[in-house]
Amino acid sequence: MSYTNILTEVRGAVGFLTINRPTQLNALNPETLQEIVQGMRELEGNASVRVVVVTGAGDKAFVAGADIKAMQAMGFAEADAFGRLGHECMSTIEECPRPVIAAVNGFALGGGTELALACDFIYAADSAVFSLPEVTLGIFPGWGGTQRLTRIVGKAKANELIFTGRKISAEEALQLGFVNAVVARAELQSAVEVVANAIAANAPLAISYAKRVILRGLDVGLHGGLAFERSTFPACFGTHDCKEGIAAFLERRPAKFQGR
Ligand code: DAK
Repeated sequence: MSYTNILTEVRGAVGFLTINRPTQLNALNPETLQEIVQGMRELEGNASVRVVVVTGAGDKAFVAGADIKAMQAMGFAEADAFGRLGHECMSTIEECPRPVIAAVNGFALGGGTELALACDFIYAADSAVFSLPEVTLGIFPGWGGTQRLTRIVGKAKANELIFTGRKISAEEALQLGFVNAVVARAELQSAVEVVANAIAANAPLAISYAKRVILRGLDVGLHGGLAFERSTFPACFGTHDCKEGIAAFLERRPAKFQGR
């Protein structure tokens, strides 16, 4: 498919979705949010894609937030629609049955941090900068930032970051626990490809079940989460990949998973 503000590409088992408005630091306007939803659906529907990587075009930014110019003219109804679309975009990423890795290559501000937080985990360039500066504009993080950041770093840290809007380095984000790895900018793509390919070598349906159980488990108490895990687990034994993985182990050969 062809898009205006994003690029999609499949290399081997990895699908790449690149937000591509570098002159506006990849800021998210309504069209870009819509295209991200379409791009995710396209990659999700491609049977050869086992992992998706989301990144930003250019050297400077992952995503510098919601498009501030686009927001200037918005009234209540437009802002409501923009909010819904943003949530749809973040949820499409979060609910994608394949793992989604954010490769944060520069500024991830406001909606950029929120987009990264909707991914399953974040690898960041050492030059990356994160923040939720919405309160400096008279708004607050409204595409999931208040919820997703708080669940990862806890209430007090999230409060401080959201109330001050201060920028933090990739290293501080790593210490806070919402970035998994920080690598030199020039090595970001290869580091992400290494982890993406390691994931892609494993059983896709098992990963998809695990992702869903982890995600749903965050919404419920321990007992509810354990019950969901227990009831989902037997589905693995209905898959060809489970039989293949067990047989391959016993026959001392590498497993060849087919995602069925
Ligand atoms: N929106 C639109 N354009 C942006 C932009 C943005 N967020 N960020 C940068 N740009 C544009 C600049 O205007 C400039 O465009 P031209 O003037 O050349 O046309 C170009 O990108 C290059 O930016 P700079 O010239 O500013 O570059 P610098 O290196 O000097 O500075 C910077 C880089 C990233 C520090 C700076 O651009 C900056 O502070 N950008 C804004 C960052 C920011 O405040 N982002 C948070 C936006 S608030 C909602 C839910 C959630 C949200 C909104 C609604 N609802 C529920 C409805 C989310 C809100 C946000 O994300």
